[in-house]
Amino acid sequence: MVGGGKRSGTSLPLSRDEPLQGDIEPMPPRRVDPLVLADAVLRGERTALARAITLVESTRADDRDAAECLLARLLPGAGGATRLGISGAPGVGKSTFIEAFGLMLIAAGHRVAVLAVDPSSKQAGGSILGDKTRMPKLAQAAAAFIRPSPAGGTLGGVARRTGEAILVAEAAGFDIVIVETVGVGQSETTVADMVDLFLLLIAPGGGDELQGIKRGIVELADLVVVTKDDGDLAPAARRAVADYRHALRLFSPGEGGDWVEAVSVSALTGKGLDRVWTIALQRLDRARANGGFVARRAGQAQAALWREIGDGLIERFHADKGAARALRGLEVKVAAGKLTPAAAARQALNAFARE
Ligand SMILES: Nc1nc2c(ncn2[C@@H]2O[C@H](COP(=O)(O)OP(=O)(O)OP(=O)(O)O)[C@@H](O)[C@H]2O)c(=O)[nH]1
Ligand SMILES: [Mg+2]
Repeated sequence: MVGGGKRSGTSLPLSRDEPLQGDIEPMPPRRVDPLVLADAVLRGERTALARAITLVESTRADDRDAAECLLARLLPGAGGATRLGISGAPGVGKSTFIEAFGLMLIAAGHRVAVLAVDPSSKQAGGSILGDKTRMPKLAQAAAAFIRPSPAGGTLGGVARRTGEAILVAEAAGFDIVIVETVGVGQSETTVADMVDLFLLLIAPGGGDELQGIKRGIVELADLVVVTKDDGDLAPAARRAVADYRHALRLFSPGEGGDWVEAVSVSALTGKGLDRVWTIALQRLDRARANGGFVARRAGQAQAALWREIGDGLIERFHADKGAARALRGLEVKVAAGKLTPAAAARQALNAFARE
């Protein structure tokens, strides 16, 4: 007997705990047991990796429980990768750079995961979908994994769960994880706060040399990479490197005593790509030796803890009926200038705490 939700005459009563055999819906893919999924991730299965990232990025409350169960299982196998952040203005050449750089790393025996977060697209798709097609060779490579992520639930424009997606990729055996984001809003800050080394990509010419310095994001960079050092753009690229080298000397060296360096690359000819990797390795080696590496990761984990607490509190606040009731009137008063925002916030928070 099929359909109508009716079960055949000899079936067991519905109150029994065991699963109903024969007439249950096939389990939807997202309802997979998180521990089974975790083991598949640890075996390096790509579909499991993709599914696990989807699970940690899910905003559903019941998925969060499963995601935490999954992450608890994966955590001992995570943390081993070199985490690189790559940011830069739209069109600077991020995707093209990552394709060429990633292929170079794979040729050297690495396994490379790319998590591309696009804060300018509100959902999966947008220019992000184009990213796989702009890294066609890397997308095909068995030792690479490219994951465009929606920026839903954004944290300064970066997907809130990108930090967890990094852990999942590491547990799946990727020893280099690249987080790519378009440099708009707060996205660079958030990415810089998740990686071991942050590369700021700058386009040559266009009269906007020192654009990164003007925007105050160079302080976040561990390495400034001027792109498109080839053909007609080569002279402008070299000028930009010289300008940045000069300007970067005005900043004090970072905690490890490292000055921020500027180099130029061409993703088309491959020029400078190995130099970027050499500098990256040197800096990471020094950071490991002087304790900076461990301190940076520990600081990042603590900052993430506080971000999660902040986000969680705000979510709870919005879901709170007492606070919502209090807030309705308060917002009107604040907008009309009859109450200061601080006083209104205090009243709303008091209403929240009482609930
Ligand atoms: N000459 C030259 N052009 C390049 C190089 N790298 C990228 N380009 C070109 O610059 C344009 C933008 O490259 P993308 O890699 O898509 O840039 P992006 O930063 O990922 O762009 P968004 O994802 O839109 O922010 C494309 O037309 C590329 O062909 C390079 O090394 N040399
Ligand atoms: Mg791109």
